[in-house]
Amino acid sequence: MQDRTYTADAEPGDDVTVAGWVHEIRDLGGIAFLILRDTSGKIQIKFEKDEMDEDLVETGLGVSRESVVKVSGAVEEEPRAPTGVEVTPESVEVVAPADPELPLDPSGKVDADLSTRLDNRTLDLRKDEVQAIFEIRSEILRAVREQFREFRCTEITTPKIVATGTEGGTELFPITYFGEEAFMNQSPQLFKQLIAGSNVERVFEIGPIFRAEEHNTPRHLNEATSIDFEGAFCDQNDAMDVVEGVVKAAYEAIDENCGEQLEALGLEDEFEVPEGDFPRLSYEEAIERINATGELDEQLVWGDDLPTEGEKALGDDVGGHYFITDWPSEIKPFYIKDHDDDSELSTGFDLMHPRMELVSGGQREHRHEKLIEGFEQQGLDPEQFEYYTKMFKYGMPPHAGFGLGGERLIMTILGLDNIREAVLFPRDRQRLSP
Ligand code: ATP
Ligand code: AMO
Repeated sequence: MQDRTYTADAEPGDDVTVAGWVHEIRDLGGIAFLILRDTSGKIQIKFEKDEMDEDLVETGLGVSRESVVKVSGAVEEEPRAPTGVEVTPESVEVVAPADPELPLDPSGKVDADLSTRLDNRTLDLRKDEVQAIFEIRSEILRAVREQFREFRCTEITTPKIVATGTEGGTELFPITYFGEEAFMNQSPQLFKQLIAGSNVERVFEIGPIFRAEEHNTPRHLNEATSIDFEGAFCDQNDAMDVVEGVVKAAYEAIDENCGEQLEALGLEDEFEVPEGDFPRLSYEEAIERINATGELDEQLVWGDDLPTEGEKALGDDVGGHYFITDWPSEIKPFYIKDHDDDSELSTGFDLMHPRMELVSGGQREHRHEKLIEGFEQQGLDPEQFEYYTKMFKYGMPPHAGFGLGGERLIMTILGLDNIREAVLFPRDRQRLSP
């Protein structure tokens, strides 16, 4: 529709054709208004019943809510109109009528539960506050990409159909690949390391990861978006600097470019860009601080993974983003390097938001022999991973990286209660379509 004007661009004095959805019809008797909504905003269409062509009035006011209409007419200033201008129509065309029985109310006057909303995403996204989440998601991805480019990283994409898992065998989705067993990839881990070991050196990927998580929680998806980084000649501290830069870039971009969306979400006063460096606590300090809060029934001891209540207690105590570093080697995966002077202590780290874990990362084991030992210690067959391990024989530099959960980033920035709100079409145990 080349002759179509966005409602936000309609200026007094223009003759325009606007097209969009019927948001509302307000009939005041002799005068009635159709509020037309498009992606840019809303505009009032005025019908003066006694002065206008009868068919035109009938078409304009007889149309059901959420139908698609095209209206041509003159734009005039009108201080009483919601946007300060209105269109006096010369023609009204119903492009696509909507069934008057809507499965959910896009005006938001009637609440719908999340499941109904996800089943009817097209209608759900007609709400300003829902559209705002996905505009912000798009802005976050743009800012993250730009920040990685500033860090001299090359964007890569790696296979999602793979022969082996890396993040623990229980969470794999098996598929059949020309008669052979294959899996949906849980993480680009091994591929990004193989590329960091080439001349490309610094890479990032934003792509789907698949995890057959058993539990249905507000912060797990079975298909999530992972924001991955891997850099040659980096150690865990460099990787933490990169992730801190990327997370802050996301907040700053929203602050600069998403005022309207924050307002739609009612967050304009609450939203804050995190200030200062994210504190880096060792695992040992973390368990001491959790124990000191007295929030757990049982005290944590060295080697325990941090329970969710422990993470919450520590999050409240710290009050902002923080890293947990120097995890026990035995609870980190085979590809994480141990400290040179203490094989019990790994270079693995997590970035935490007070509400939940956002990131795992660390320096990688780049020495071939040690890598093979690590596989064996974790009960994995190194031969299955030969495509990966052999490249560690041909000049593999020290390297480090991380994986950042994209939806968890969005969810924590916007204070969403459920991770599904941050995905257009989430995949969970109950949800395989749409
Ligand atoms: P009736 O006599 O049946 O109320 P009417 O044609 O006389 O209808 P008005 O008295 O002109 O209607 O307006 C009705 C209401 O609509 C008033 O509250 C008025 O402020 C408001 N109104 C009129 N014109 C506009 C406009 N262009 N934009 C927004 N509100 C308007
Ligand atoms: P990890 O398994 O900790 O590490 O995943 C990294 C981050 O991805 C997010 N995430 C998820 N988000 C939603 N639903 C899920 N089911 C889900 N699983 C993970 C989390 C998590 O912190 N290869 C390593 C990363 C690395 O070392 O580079 C890895 O995958 O935010």
